Amino acid sequence: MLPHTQFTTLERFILNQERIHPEATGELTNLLYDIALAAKVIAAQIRRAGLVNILGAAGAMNVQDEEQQKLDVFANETMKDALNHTGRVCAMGSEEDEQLIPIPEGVPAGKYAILFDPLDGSSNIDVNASVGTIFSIYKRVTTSGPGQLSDVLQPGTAIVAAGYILYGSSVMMVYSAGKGVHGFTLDPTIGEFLLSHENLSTPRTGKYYSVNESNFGRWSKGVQLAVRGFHGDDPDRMKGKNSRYVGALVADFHRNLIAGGVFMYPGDIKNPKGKLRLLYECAPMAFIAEAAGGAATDGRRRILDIVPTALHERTALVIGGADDVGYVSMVIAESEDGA
Ligand code: P6P
Repeated sequence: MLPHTQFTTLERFILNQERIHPEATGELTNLLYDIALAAKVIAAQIRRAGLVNILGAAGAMNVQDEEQQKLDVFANETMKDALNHTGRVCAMGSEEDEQLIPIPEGVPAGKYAILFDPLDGSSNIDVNASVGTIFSIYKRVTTSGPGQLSDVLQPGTAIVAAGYILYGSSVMMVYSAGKGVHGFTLDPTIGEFLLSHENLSTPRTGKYYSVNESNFGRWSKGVQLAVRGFHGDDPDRMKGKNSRYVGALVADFHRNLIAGGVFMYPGDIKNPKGKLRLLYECAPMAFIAEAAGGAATDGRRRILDIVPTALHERTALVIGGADDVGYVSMVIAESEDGA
């Protein structure tokens, strides 16, 4: 096993992991390198965004009927360019593309299928607040030829690796291949992701709760009671928490992962399945949360057990410390029992 030098690069760490887990193949390792390269390119562009007038909408609308920001488009193209010619991927799905993204003609279809939200929280772009990239990697289920929708419509329990890049006060890549959650911070002076958070685990209950309270009036009674519990109205069962909400899932999730806490995007009267997307937002983050000892549900069901039926399907999300997530499920169930 390669010794940990003073600085452990992402590459060195993954090579060490490969030695610990002989079943790991070099292809998954290389796929993570490909993502790390894309992340460096996106990070560089985000850092310069204010300078090269890349801010502001690109004019196109994405599948979410949201005006695409130029950086959204750039991040999406960067992720596709980094992945589609490698022969490691059979198909890709992106928040920014309505259909499954095929591999270019003449490129061999690899054994992995990858999903990503290239720039999560893009509404934060023009105000210089944190944004992120989220990815999840599956083994293809079709046996050969171009990837099919069935290769990406898999439950989160089938994820082989997932992670995110947080473009915040520093740029971090956090991933898990099922053996722990590991964080790497980009050293821009050398252009390398260096190991900074090995074997991350999240507290069972934390000091923060993150939810968009402007939707309070549209939530179910159970969700309202759970959030009131986080306000401190249920002191025998839940200690009051501090509210923190950045408006970017990656940033809110990462703070709670490190410091302890729970993030919620519940369904409501207007959007019964909530706003967040199962395949490229909630499932990868749930994979990370569980690998760090946390939990993720839709308020009732484990996120990773949900079998997707459509590329852009939504789900409600409660994610973070195991006890905090369990509290929400308990209060929702009590409310329904009492209904
Ligand atoms: P709201 C960003 O648009 C996003 O998809 C997530 O990153 C974020 O957590 C959520 O939506 C914020 O949504 O409705 O609170 O602005």
